[in-house]
Amino acid sequence: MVEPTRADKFSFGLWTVGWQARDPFGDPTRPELDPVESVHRLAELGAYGITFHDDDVFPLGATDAERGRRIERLRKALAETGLQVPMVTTNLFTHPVFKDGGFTANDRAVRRFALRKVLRNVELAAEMGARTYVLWGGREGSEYDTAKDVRAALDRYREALNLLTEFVIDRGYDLRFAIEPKPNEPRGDILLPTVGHALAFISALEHPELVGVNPEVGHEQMAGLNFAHSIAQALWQGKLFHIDLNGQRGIKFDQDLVFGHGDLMNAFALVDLLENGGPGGAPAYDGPRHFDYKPSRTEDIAGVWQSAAANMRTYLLLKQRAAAFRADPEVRQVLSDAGVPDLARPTLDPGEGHESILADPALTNFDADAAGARGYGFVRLNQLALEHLLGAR
Ligand code: 3MF
Ligand code: MG
Ligand code: MG
Ligand code: MG
Repeated sequence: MVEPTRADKFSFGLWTVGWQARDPFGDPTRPELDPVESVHRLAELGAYGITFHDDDVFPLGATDAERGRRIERLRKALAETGLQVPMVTTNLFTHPVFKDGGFTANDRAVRRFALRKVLRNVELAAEMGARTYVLWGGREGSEYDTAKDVRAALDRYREALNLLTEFVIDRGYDLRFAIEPKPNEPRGDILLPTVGHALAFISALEHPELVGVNPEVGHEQMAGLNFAHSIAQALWQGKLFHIDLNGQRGIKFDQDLVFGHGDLMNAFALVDLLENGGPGGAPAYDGPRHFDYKPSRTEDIAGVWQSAAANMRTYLLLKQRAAAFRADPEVRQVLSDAGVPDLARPTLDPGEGHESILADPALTNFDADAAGARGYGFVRLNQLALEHLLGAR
């Protein structure tokens, strides 16, 4: 079945379908979209949830009354459709006040303003029942190495995260934070540019257990990295709190294509990992399958909804193909010939240590040339994956 249902846990940012396609070289090509309409259309298409930045729902500087009125309209649409809000986030990038960053702006008053903007929206997130709060620091960074003291910026970043985790603890909110790494765009160089940088940063926080990552397909690929590897390490460290699915074709500007419209083989590996990579072939991730894409600038409003549906359909097709790959007896044989399952076996026997490795006579006589002559058959394995992906098996 490639008809999305709510059990598939597909969610979309309001800013994705709502993107009016303004880019650095051109004016918007589509009219503004009412978030209420987006909620209804996404519900009809089979999504289970929506996510938003504060500014997607009410403008910066809105009075409390205006803010409340806009939130009520959204709440009503959610109640009518039964859609959930699994994740909320903050816009710390559009207004000129954030041109040098939010948490790490050189201007201390701007940093304090950013903190308050996030704290207020965390309150709203908790009220809306969100379980994850994403932090994408797109303006935290620099164009010029002389303009930013990176170690001081990381101190301020940590100070902000420590305040936020203290806030959810003090308020008793059931909410965790997820940092979204990105190497560049809009800043020349963004702090915490990759999943690896973010994981290392989290280990320096006061409450690392409350902070994970929200990796985006295209962001890792903009850094030339293998997204499925980044996700595997995030899972290995228990830090995959949320995910942004989309498509990217190589090292260039952030394309935000439909999921699968970039590196399709890597998308197949990713879905296989998320859906079949857990113990005994169970899913390795049970959070929202969240799409952070942009309907291309060439599309009209019909194209917006076609592209939204395409994300979910592609995911389900890949899930189907990955299940067929895992169930194929020939694949199992080739995986075994390739030694893939053998990597799960610890390298040392129980009770062994460095002295037993040094003393092992089998290692003294180990035939490295014979072991080096082994063919692993990885290409055959990958061709099988490709044939399943193409529906040829
Ligand atoms: C930019 C992004 C962001 C984040 C969003 C959620 C505007 O490249 O990916 O989208 O995903 O801010 O935190
Ligand atoms: Mg992005
Ligand atoms: Mg992107
Ligand atoms: Mg994103």
